[in-house]
Amino acid sequence: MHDLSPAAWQPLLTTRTLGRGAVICEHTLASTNTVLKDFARKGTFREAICLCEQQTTGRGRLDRSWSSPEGQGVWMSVLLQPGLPPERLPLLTLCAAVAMTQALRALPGCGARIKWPNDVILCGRKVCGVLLEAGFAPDGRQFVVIGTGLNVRREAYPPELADRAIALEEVCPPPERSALIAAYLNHLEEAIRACESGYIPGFLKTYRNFSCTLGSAVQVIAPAETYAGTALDVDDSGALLVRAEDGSVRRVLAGDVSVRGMMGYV
Ligand code: BT5
Repeated sequence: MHDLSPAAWQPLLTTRTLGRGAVICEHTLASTNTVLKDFARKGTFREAICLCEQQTTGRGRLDRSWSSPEGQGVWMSVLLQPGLPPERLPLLTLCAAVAMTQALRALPGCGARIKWPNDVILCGRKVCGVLLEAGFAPDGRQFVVIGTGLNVRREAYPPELADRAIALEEVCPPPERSALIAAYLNHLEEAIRACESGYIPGFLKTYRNFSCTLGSAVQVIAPAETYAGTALDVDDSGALLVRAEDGSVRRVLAGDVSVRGMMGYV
């Protein structure tokens, strides 16, 4: 049995609903996020999971590309209808990062951390990225697609990214991908339910514990300007609060900015 197939990971789920409905599992897709967005826009599914062995045009944020070669990682997206107001949707990126971090921290020697907003970091390098996209179904309801790219094998990323990317197998013997998928979905449902049912402060406490951004000197690269400051906190919609060098505290939203550590990638 193929370790991406739902027959391998659905028996490991402890979720109430997440991962128990429609699943699209293919060998090759352009982008699992694009597949689910297309289905959601047509009204075909309200909730679904999509995963594949390789993506031909895996996407990152801001039109960047995501390397996703055959058999080297978990390239997966989750479609759902969020029970959060639109201004809180960025929290879902944090939910995915927390869920993946929790799934990885259960493995020996895997002290995963989160670089705000969407990078899961191992040994100072990126092991997983999250791409959150939102839209409207034909019935007018909002949907979100939460994509995650997890590097499992060394060839998941090209050599030119070796200074900032890492794969799980460089840190520990990776478990079957089915176990990683189930652990992630189990934690993801828990994180989303916490946020949807008003436990955002508790969720943010967990996020802060895993963050390697908070308290650090950062550079914020926004379309209109680049500035330096100190990352202070995240607020209850998932925005990063940065004290700029002029003393003002600025609210940074994930959509169109990059945040770099002053001492390197993290
Ligand atoms: C992200 O964007 O980190 C979001 C990545 C989301 C990928 C998943 S895979 C399943 C789903 N379907 C999709 O089409 N996408 C999602 P961003 O923060 O913009 O980071 C992109 C940058 O990370 C690139 O410009 C590269 O520098 C670097 N990168 C590309 N591939 C990588 C990899 N496999 N590992 C680590 N870094 C990578």
